[in-house]
Amino acid sequence: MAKQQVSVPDIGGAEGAEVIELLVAVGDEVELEQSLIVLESDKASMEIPSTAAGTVVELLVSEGQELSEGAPIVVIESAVETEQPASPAIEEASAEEQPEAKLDNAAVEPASKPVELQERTVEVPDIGSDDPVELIEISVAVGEQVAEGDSLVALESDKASMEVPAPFAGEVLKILVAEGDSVKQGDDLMVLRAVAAEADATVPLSSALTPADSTAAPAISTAAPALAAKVERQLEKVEKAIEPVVAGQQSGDSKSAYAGPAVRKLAREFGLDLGKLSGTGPRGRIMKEDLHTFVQKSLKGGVAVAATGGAGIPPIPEVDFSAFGEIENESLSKMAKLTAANMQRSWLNVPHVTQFDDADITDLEAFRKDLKAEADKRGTKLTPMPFILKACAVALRDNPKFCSSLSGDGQTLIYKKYIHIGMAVDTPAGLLVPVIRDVDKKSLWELAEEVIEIAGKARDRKLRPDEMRGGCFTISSLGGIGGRGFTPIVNAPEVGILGVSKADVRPVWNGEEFKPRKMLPLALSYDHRVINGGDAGRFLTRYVALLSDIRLLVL
Ligand code: CAO
Repeated sequence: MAKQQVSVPDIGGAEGAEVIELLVAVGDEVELEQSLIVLESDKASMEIPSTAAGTVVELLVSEGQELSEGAPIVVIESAVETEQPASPAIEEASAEEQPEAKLDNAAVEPASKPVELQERTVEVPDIGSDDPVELIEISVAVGEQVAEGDSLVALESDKASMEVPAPFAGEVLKILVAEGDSVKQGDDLMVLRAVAAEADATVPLSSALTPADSTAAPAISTAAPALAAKVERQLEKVEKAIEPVVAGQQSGDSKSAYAGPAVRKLAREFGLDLGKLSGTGPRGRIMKEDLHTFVQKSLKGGVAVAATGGAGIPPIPEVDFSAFGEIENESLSKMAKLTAANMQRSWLNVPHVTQFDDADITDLEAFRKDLKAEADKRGTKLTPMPFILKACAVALRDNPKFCSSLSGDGQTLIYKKYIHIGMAVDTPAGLLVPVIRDVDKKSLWELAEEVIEIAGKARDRKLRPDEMRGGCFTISSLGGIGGRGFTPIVNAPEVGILGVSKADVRPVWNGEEFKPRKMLPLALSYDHRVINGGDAGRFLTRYVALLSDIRLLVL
């Protein structure tokens, strides 16, 4: 038994890359080149492969820690020494043995002759177009051993994405590109140290190598036994990882999913468990498109996507605004956070449609003016709101679907036989929606007083919880503030909300001439699962008629 410490290899000069995922725990059996941790710098994320096989006996890092080249990661206890030349275990081993020979002995039969190492530059192969394409993913890290056919990078054009496979097996020495680069056929991608073998065990170089390379090093072995064994091991490892996914099972294990660092990063951003995805890339590798397809399908099918929240919706990226100028942070009040959550919940759950119309309130306004003296005598104020409420109660009575709610399972429509209307009130602390009960049974004067009373209570934060419950429908009036129209969000589980904007005098054609009329802009948003366009059209037309001729209110 020998203990080996695995350290961070050359990570392309990235200082202080953050450990974003631990892929192993103490006691785990790891194989050579199995990923141990995922590091993320500001430019890329990379999996750090093990340089030893055995049991993890010590984990020397934790998530969130920042590491640079040479930092120790784990200690592995191995029964058999591995090929890491610099590791203490190898140094302690027999001085006569060469590292390559040791690997060969441990793995399969020894190669007939020691293998020779050659450096090769891998270029962008023929991608079927001379146009540049975006390099969307680097799938390997410096120091990583790759087998022939392993994906090195992924490219994406307007039409497709494709992986560039390793044209031969070897070690990644240098990466010459970065994610987001624009590349075209013939551009250098990376330098690999390939293993060349005897002439009788050779195959031609892949077409991804340049003719110059081909002449200088005419052949790369895929038949060298040690290398073949290594490729075999890698394939087994990959197959083991993707097996449950390919079989259509949900492994639920993101870590064992076969995906590159960029895809893992994206999955984390989406809050997705990669173990639930099937990959369409070579050998079942999960590609970015697979993530996109999965999220799209899940949204359509209403499947709960994310174990970690977000419902599969990509988060809005965090921006350091202080980089652009002075900023000030203000913590949100509990009410503001609650309002935000309610709005988002309704917006995401309810398919909204908004329908617009204008009511001619010229006569209503004249009547309201006539009542001003009476209002003063009563010590109250008659704004358009009591009329808006009263007309709404009649329209709700005549269109009972707007006074309904869909049951939680979506199987039943629950009609409410009472008419309680919520009224959005703008307060310094945030938006509140107190509910006026039995609007249909109250007079304009009663409504006028109640509007003043509950709006005042809302602004003074004196509303009781039961005064904000039980609404069938909501009215949001911005008439006193201004604006020509807005699309209100349904206050679910209610199915409709009426947005009222500022009335103004406009020329209206009466069939013979233009006349100045006071027009009130209205916007009716509704839950399209319950209300169809015809229902909404009937409701709004009736409502407009009621406000335009308030005599109808008493019928
Ligand atoms: N068009 C033109 N003028 C209007 C109007 C309209 N649609 N509605 C009200 N007005 C006038 C009123 O007559 C009053 O004028 P005077 O002071 O000259 O009499 C003035 O605007 C102020 O009215 P008000 O807004 O105080 O009273 P209200 O009864 O119309 O509304 C309330 C009460 C509580 C609904 C309102 O104060 C309020 O808070 N509105 C905001 C609701 C809101 O934030 N909605 C958005 C929700 S979604 O984010």
